[in-house]
Amino acid sequence: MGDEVILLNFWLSPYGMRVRIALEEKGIKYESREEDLSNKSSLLLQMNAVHKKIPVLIHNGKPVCESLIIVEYIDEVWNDQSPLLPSDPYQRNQARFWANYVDTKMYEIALKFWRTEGEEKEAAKEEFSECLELFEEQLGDKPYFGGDNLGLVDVVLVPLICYFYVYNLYGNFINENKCPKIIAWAKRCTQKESVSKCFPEVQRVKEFISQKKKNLNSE
Ligand SMILES: N[C@@H](CCC(=O)N[C@@H](CS)C(=O)NCC(=O)O)C(=O)O
Repeated sequence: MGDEVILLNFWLSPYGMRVRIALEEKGIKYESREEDLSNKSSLLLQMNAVHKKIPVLIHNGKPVCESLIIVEYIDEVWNDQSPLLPSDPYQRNQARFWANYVDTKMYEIALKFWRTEGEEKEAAKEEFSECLELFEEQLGDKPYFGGDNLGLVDVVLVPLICYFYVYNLYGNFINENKCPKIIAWAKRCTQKESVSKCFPEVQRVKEFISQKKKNLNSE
């Protein structure tokens, strides 16, 4: 009998997107179950009793929580194809460092940008751009952060870039002149089927965001 792999997810979640990309890269068959985050299923509450958040990967009945940890788990279990982490301990450590940087620093800045207006918003945009310049340096002349193939840092960063770049939801959020390599990398990633099939449909995202803004304005 094969593995049973279930993903508890929410279609718009960039965290869920990371897990889906990792599964797709490795060609793992899985069932995605959509959660209503305003009315969480008892399965989600049981499988992630600590955080009660998606994504949760349920592998043969056992839960794995937190997207970064899930991606690393996927890489360890299905280690015979498309490795996401380098085998060299120092390079592996560096990939984890930058993945953690995206998770802590960049998501925080993106949220600040989303939630504020005026000067604060502009400051967040500037800060995000400074982070991207660091990634521009890290990428160097490689096609992906993982080298010739997608790696942990690509999987973790691409959903965030997708919101700002692919959907262009926030106008000229990313300064193309300051980070041409990141722009080329984002285009390269979106041309990969394992990545593009995990992006939610543009129209659906735009409708969801505009509805959310309307709700915020009427509060
Ligand atoms: N650190 C978590 C973050 C996951 C997360 O924030 N999930 C959101 C959806 S994007 C969620 O489940 N929110 C429901 C809630 O906070 O109640 C991860 O990397 O998996």
